[in-house]
Amino acid sequence: MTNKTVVVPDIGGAEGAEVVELLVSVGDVIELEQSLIVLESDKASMEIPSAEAGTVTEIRVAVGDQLSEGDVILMVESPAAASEAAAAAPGASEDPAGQLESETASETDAILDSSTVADVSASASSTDASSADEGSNEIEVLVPDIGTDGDVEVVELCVSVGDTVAEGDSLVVLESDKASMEVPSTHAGEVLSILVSDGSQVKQGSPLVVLTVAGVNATRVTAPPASKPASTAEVSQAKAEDKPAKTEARRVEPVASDPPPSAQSAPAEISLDAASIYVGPAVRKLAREFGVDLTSVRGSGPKGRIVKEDLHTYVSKRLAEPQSEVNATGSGIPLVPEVDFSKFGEIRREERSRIDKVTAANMSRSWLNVPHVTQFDDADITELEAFRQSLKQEAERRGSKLSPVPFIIKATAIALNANPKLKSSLAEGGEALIYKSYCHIGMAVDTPSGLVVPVIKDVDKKSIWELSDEIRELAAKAKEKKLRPGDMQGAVFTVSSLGNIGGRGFTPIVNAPEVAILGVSKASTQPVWDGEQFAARVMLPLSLSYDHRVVNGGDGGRFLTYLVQLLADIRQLAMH
Ligand code: CAO
Repeated sequence: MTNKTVVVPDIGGAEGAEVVELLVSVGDVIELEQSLIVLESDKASMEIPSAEAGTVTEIRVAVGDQLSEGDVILMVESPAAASEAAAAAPGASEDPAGQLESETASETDAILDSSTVADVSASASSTDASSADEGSNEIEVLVPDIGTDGDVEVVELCVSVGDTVAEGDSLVVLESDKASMEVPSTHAGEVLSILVSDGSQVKQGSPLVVLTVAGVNATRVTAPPASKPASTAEVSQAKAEDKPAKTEARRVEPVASDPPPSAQSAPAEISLDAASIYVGPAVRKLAREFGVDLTSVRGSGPKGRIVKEDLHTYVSKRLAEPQSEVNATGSGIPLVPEVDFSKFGEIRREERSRIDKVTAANMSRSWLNVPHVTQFDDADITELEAFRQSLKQEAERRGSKLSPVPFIIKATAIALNANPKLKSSLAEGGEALIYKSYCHIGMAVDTPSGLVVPVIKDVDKKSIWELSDEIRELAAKAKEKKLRPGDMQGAVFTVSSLGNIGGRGFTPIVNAPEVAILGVSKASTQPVWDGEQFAARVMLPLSLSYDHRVVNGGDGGRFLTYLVQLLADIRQLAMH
């Protein structure tokens, strides 16, 4: 047995790529090329394959670590035979017993210099990426060095015969089980013929496309020079920079081999939902094999990434569902037809932010899955407002500002703890309810790039001042795009306050898997009959939407009535 280190290979120059997923554990027996971790740079995500086979004895990285080429990922104990084989394989690095403890950066460099190149990254290609017949201006574009000798699949054709392409434009998208990559055109020209189709298996050197190129008589046109390897990661990065929207849409090709007619007739609809998907190539490939539409799968990985287990859970759930429920969840819903608005006048097209698209997908999912009911009531916040005004000076002294929102959120937490069903979630396809003892509340924040929902943790344990500061801090972070994934997770309930904007009422959409949401509209002074006369009272319109599979009218009514009472008599807030 020999101990081996496995290090981060050439990842296309990405520095400090973040570990977003660990795919193996200590004790796992791994094969050569098996994916070990998923790294994400600001441009691309990639699965890092093992350059060693054997048993994982130690994992040296954790989710969230920032890694660069040469950093040690893990240790593998290999049987002697396997290690010999591995020594000949790319990325192999000897680490005889005892040497590990004294490993230095220079040793790691030496290891890297000698042999470490993993298959996510191709070294400089000496193979031609295109060729031309002598005297001809037809160029055949070949598959460049893609970092693997094996076959990869053509998953998308980006051009059609007759298209004019610029140098660097994507011609096709290839996908192995480790990465997906766009193959750029080596020349500017016109597409004369396409030699592959969706699903074709190709390898390095396979012809892809014939281009007619003006003024080219070269016999051979070589691939990018050694200083700029055509690595998978680089290809993805370059394209992500050039065409972010296209790259996102490309991530999300239709997963079913035989998509439903409605999907076929409305590709734009598919790519809109698809753009929100965050998933690695291996899982995407598996999804395609299962015929799973990834837009329906909830990601449990970091930043909502869909991991293999999510796919397994989804498939087993769907298999367990009666057929009628499958239909009821939305497949077969006719899509809104696309309209060419330019027929009617001048238009301007603007790509939506990622947040906007994720919100759109989440809203559709909630709207289609959750039977909504909305109840309305008005809270008399005359005393609360007088109290709040009386605290203005103190707020200034504290360098703070007190809006009605912290009072509303605090009162909501108390009302939720008294009505725990409103902060529960459905489990096992409706077989059980999960009750939560904690009380983390999401707060919708309107930002220039879209709606985000940071979460205030343990609201029931915090004072109004603490909540006020935290709300302001989270709202500022949201607006500056500084929220971390952890800041947006774990809510049991959401409050959406449009009080500073206006409006008399609205019906918010439940943020599933939560089961209820409170909409807060603008308070105004109203004449209210007190039994003897009309009195001027400050009334706050509230709307409570809930999932009627979990919360019935009685539950909703009791919660809202209690909330209104708490807001009307703020002395009660002090008692909790
Ligand atoms: N009625 C009347 N006035 C209200 C109010 C209400 N319900 N709520 C807040 N206000 C007033 C405050 O009194 C304050 O005015 P003064 O300074 O004169 O006292 C002002 O609005 C404060 O507004 P704010 O935005 O600075 O702070 P906030 O605490 O009220 O709200 C936040 C914070 C993050 C909830 C808010 O900024 C926000 O983003 N709201 C939009 C949320 C949203 O988009 N929801 C829709 C989701 S569904 O599409």
